[in-house]
Amino acid sequence: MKLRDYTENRKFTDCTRLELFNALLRYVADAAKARGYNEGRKKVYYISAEFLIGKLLSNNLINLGLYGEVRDELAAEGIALSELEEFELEPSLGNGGLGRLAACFLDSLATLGLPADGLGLAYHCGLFRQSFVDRQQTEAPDHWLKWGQESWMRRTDVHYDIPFGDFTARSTLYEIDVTGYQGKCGRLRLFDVDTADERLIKSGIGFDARDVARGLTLFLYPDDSTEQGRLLRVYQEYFMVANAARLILDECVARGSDLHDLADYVAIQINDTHPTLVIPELIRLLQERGIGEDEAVSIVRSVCAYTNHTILAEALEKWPRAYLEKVAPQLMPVIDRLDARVRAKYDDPFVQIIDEQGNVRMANLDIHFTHSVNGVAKLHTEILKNSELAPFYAIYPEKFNNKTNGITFRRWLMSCNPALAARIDDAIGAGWRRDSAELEKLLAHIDDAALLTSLAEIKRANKRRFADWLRGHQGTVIDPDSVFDVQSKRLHEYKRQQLNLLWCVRTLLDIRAGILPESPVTVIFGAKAAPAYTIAKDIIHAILCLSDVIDADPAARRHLRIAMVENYNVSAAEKLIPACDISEQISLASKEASGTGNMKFMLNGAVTLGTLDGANVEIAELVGPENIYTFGLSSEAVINSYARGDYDPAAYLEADPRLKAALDFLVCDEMRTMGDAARLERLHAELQNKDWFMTFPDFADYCATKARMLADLGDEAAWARKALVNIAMAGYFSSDRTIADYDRDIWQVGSAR
Ligand code: NBG
Repeated sequence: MKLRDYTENRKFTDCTRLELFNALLRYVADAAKARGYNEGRKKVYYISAEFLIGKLLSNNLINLGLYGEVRDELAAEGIALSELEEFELEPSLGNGGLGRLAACFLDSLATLGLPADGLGLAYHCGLFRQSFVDRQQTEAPDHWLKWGQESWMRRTDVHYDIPFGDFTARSTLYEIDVTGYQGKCGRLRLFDVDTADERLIKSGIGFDARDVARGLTLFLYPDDSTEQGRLLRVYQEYFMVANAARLILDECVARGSDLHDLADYVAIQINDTHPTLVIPELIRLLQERGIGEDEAVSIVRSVCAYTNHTILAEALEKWPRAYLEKVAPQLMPVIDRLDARVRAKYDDPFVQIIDEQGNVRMANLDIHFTHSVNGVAKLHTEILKNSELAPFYAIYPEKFNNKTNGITFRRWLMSCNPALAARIDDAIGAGWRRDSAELEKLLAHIDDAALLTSLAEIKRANKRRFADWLRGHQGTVIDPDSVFDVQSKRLHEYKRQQLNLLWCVRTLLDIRAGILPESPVTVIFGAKAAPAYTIAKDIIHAILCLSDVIDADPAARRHLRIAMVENYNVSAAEKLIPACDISEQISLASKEASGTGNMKFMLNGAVTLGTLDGANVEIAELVGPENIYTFGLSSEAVINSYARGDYDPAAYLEADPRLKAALDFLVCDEMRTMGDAARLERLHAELQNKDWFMTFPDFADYCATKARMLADLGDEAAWARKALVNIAMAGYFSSDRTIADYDRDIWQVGSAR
């Protein structure tokens, strides 16, 4: 079959874009189907609240080996494949790194031939679509399923009746095929509730969260600043895992399990705490099917494993028992008995399932009742073991293990940066495409002047391409000849976009005082703030105001510009990452579990400016000190400082007048005329009085390190060498390696085939 067969033999130029896109989608979907699924007795079910899969067209074409053929077939009639790529809407099923990691994992699971499905929810409007109005983030529903456009998502006839305390919800299962690179497929399987109704949405993303039947699957992470919103999250979580548990048991039985031997048929990965209730739900269902409680507990423990993705206390969910009694009353007795089991063995209040206030702690359920607890980077796992979860580590040292995150090189190099991928092929052959460790062969070419020149040229071309895209996307004009200094990730105080912001202010003040940066810089931000996270939205506001203050100053804007990408998502990342010179990974040490953007940037030849946090530590070990710029407090110093509780922002402001000037600029008249005084003042006060994520202690070192970096950028050949080393050493961060590690240590699905 050819694409032509899907347009009823009409010329492509006679088709509308919609017809052509639909034809292409059907063609690719059929090609994927023809590959078949990875199958075996034992299967991985990766349960996650988020799957940030991105657009699928070009990725599937690459994985199916059809990219060149389709591109040429279309080009022969004057149609650019990229036009159709732009036409596709990006699925809105995730938020940040957690969801993108899940998507990379599905790609690698399929590629490695492991039988595996992702299980989650089919959110109608996903997270939200971000736009900037009056220099503030506003949120609108992200209708990623558009009328008329074929979707990768198919409806199945799998349904379950999910019993909530107050009503029974009927579900439908939808599926999206996940193509493996040169291999068979896996699946992303998403449940929706049949009664969902988008008309419930009122203004923006507001809706009546009390109407659970209609509102259940409208949005990912409904606003949890209200009790109704928090309850709805529990409804969502139970709905997700109740469906998942039924599907898993049905399928294992169909594959031959008698349930006693469930561990031979399934490995369940609990991605962060959102799917935790699968534990008591499975125990309950096994008991319903005649298995005794002791055995049910031990079966569930042997099939389930838990990944922790954060040490921020607020993200370790705990739900009041009253919520669980309302949402899933049948679960509470199971949870109470699990709690009793723990109490019978351990006195430490820290490790109990139910705390003194009657909250059920999800992570504690996970740690006691799964067989594996993993962190997502070496440092993160050490912090879990030695500080955050130390009492658990004392009980279960054998459960704790590390699985440093990874990214799929199909999307994050082959698809998003084809020129670089092709140039790598020229230098070392195409073996790296299957075995990422082969990228290290590039090190032998460190003095290859022609290669270094082409790296610089490819970067320049990518910067031009990004600048063009940004102009089309939102009308923002940036200079592709300036340094692209990029910080793109969720907006969160611990990630410290505010540190970068203060650097921008200081640099503006320097320029006005006649001290110019070594080269013109464009600081590019991409970030969404959770709708109820006020300070995060204040930071976005301050960035957007400052950007306009600089634009209004012709002398300053020759040296410094700030651009913030509207509605940053996977598609924007695919354009931005290949264009980046400086990769900002500046979280407060100890707070970023891993980061995966850091890996994508290095793979595309950017050099990291970062703290020794998360996977930055491993990047630094791999590339060596000449090829990364690190600064700031160590994680140990930060942890100790929190323990002492003696951090005093005022001391830093007193000691560093330039820091003080930068901070105060946030509320100066120029900024106030641009923006909302209340927002700016709140941010100013927050930093001045609290600065919970210790921006100030790292400020001077950050500025000095960035200045050094900008100076080094002037030597193009030396810089290209750094880029080359970063690309060469990125092989370790392939999600194929990560998934092979999970399988070897936790799932043992490959060996069961
Ligand atoms: C995020 C961490 C990142 C990490 C990803 C994937 C959550 C809760 N955690 O550091 O902040 O890279 O998970 O593991 O989104």
